Formats: sequence, C-alpha cells, structure tokens
Amino acid sequence: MLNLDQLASGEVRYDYTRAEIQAIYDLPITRLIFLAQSVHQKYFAPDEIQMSTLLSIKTGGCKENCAYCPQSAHYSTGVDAQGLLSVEAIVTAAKEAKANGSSRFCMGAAWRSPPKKSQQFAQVLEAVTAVRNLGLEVCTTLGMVDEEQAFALKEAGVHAYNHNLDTSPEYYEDIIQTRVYQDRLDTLKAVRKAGMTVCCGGIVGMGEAKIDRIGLLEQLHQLAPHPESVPINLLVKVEGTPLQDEEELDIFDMVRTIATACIIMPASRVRLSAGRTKMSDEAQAMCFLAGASSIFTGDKLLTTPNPGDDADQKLFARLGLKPLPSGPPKEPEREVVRSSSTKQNNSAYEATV
Ligand code: SAM
Ligand code: DTB
Ligand code: SF4
Repeated sequence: MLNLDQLASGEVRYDYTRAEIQAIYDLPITRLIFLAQSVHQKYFAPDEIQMSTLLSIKTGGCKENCAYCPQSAHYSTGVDAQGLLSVEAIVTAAKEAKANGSSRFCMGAAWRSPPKKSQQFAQVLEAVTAVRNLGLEVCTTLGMVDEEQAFALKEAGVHAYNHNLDTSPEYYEDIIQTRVYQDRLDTLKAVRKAGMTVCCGGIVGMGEAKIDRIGLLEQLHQLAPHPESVPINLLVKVEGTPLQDEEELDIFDMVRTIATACIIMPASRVRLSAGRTKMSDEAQAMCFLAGASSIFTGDKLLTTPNPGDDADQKLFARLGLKPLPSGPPKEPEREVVRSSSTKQNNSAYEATV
C-alpha cells in the first residue's frame, strides 16, 4: 500500500524498497504526475528550468566499451577523435554559453579516467578555474577519479561531478564489460568526500526491462545524500554502436522514470538530458510536468545533436517556462532528513506493493 500523503510530503528518504518504487512508477499517470509535481514544487520554482551547456573537451578514442557510446574506441561510429582542447578554446565556449543563458557549464572528456598527475589533468584544472571565474557553475565528467583527483578538481572550482550509474546493477554487465558497478560507486564516494556535488543518473531505452529502470532508481536513491542532480538520458542511437538498432522506448516510460526520480529524490534536480531531438514538444512538456527542471542547451550534446537554442526558446515561450537565473555558484544548503520508512494510515492509495 502506497501512502500518497507521505510521498507528497517531500520527505527525503533512503529506504524505499524496489516494490515501493515500482508501485510509484506504475501509478496511474495522472496520479504519478500530480504527485511528482506536488513534491517538486516543495523544493523548486515550477517555472524555472536550469540550462546547462555541455562541451566535449576531449573527444573519442575511449578505452571503455559502453555499448551506447559513440566515443568508445571499440566501435566505428565516425566520431572524429580530438585531443584535449586548449584552455582558451574552453573559455571561449563557456563565454558563449553564458551569453546564451546557461548557468552551468559541463565539460566532458572521453576518458576511462583522467591520466594521473599529467599535464592534461593540470590543463583541465586550469580550465575549470578560468570558467568558474566567469561566474558559471562548473561541472565536469571525466570518467573514474580517485580521492586525490577529486580533491584537486574541487580545489580548482568544480561544483558538480557527473558520473552516471547508467542502469541497474543486473543489466550493467550487458552494457559495459570494461568496468564494474562498484567502480562507479567508488568514484561517487570520492566525489562526495572531496565536497563536490554529485550529478548521477542513467540512460533509458537501452533494451532494459522495467525492473532495470526501477533498479537504477533504487540505486540512485540509496546514495546518501541523494545526488543533487539526476540526469535521465533517453538513448541516442548511434550507428556503429551495439545499440544502434535498439527498439524505441515507449516515451511514457521516460516520463515515468523522471516522475519517480522526482518523488523518491524530492530535493534533487532531475534533468531531461540526452534524447530530446527525438521527442516531440508535447513529450518534453510531459517530462517538465513530471518534474524535470533542467536541460542541456545548444545544438550539440557531446558528439550528438541537441535541439538548439531557437527551438528551446520557442518551446519555453509556448510553455511559459524560463531559464533559472544564473548567479554565483551556490553550495548545497538543503537539510537532509534521514528517516526510516514512515507508514501512516491516512489517505492511502491502494496499490500492490
Ligand atoms: N567518460 C565519462 C564517463 O563515462 O563517465 C564522461 C563522458 S560520458 C559520454 C557521460 C555519460 O553520457 C554516460 O555515462 C552516459 O550516461 C551518457 N551517454 C553517452 N552516450 C550516450 C548516448 N548515446 N545516449 C544517451 N546517453 C549517453
Ligand atoms: C549526462 O548524463 N548526459 C550528458 C552528460 N551527462 C555528460 C551526455 C550525453 C551524451 C550523449 C551522447 C553524445 O552526445 O555523445
Ligand atoms: Fe568512454 Fe564515457 Fe563513452 Fe563510456 S560513456 S565509452 S567511459 S566516454
């Protein structure tokens, strides 16, 4: 039995069971969206969408074999490998992103992990400080990092580190064989320890079963504190990758994944990430209704297309949404309420759990 009043309270919990998460996911869509929006509005302004811009600072030639990824050296995808961009080139891109309304600038590198104590890593640190000095929130996604690297990134000015769990622990080995789930969890631990905020989510539409989407959500909500930012990516099918011909996901499963994430991690900002070029305006609007409050802007993600600023401005105008104002990077302030499962008897929605 799901207690909708308890869920709607927006209490931060770490102990939902898989069955409870599945029961939330399976709610009638009307109840699910209403609940997600009620919870979302306890923590966030309903009309403000965070705009983040991505820049691939080192492209392609990656040693990992992630089955979804156009940048893996294991597959021929036509992505032009490119070495690390200069600090100057990165800063130019960051200035442009800021001028276009982005409040967050995310640099991605196709590394299994940044080379230890290298000139390249030093260059990344220099770029981080320069972008931070523009007044942008800096996010990096560079692969696995150990504590030493994490502390260096924090020191240089990184606000958030993106490292996705991608899918459930059970489905993970069908998607990636060159690293294990625990590697991802270890990096997340180092990121936390260094005091960066955590940006961690996953991908849907990779041929996973519903239980894998639930399993991913379960793992994400067990991270304590919850990741401040939760990107939900719809697989971008790239020719040459093992997932190029994957069957289309029912878009309502993307909506349900977002809504469930918003409900079980109420204080976290859920991002409608990759895959928007394949989604109608109506489908994207449903994702916002489901509580997504962040997108990637610009006409490119890392290597694949994104709708672009014109399309997004038109969509925002139609929906009455506006970009979250940019300002000096803030440290997370929210209070983390840890509790054991609180079961109340009032207004319970009957669902089999
Ligand atoms: N190499 C680093 C890593 O794997 O953490 C950072 C870059 S990697 C491209 C960042 C994330 O992008 C991946 O974890 C995955 O979730 C997402 N991603 C990559 N290719 C994708 C695709 N084709 N469709 C959707 N998301 C994708
Ligand atoms: C995330 O979860 N999605 C972004 C960001 N984190 C780094 C990356 C999406 C990449 C999509 C495929 C590409 O453009 O290469
Ligand atoms: Fe490399 Fe990251 Fe792509 Fe995996 S997702 S192949 S680690 S760039």
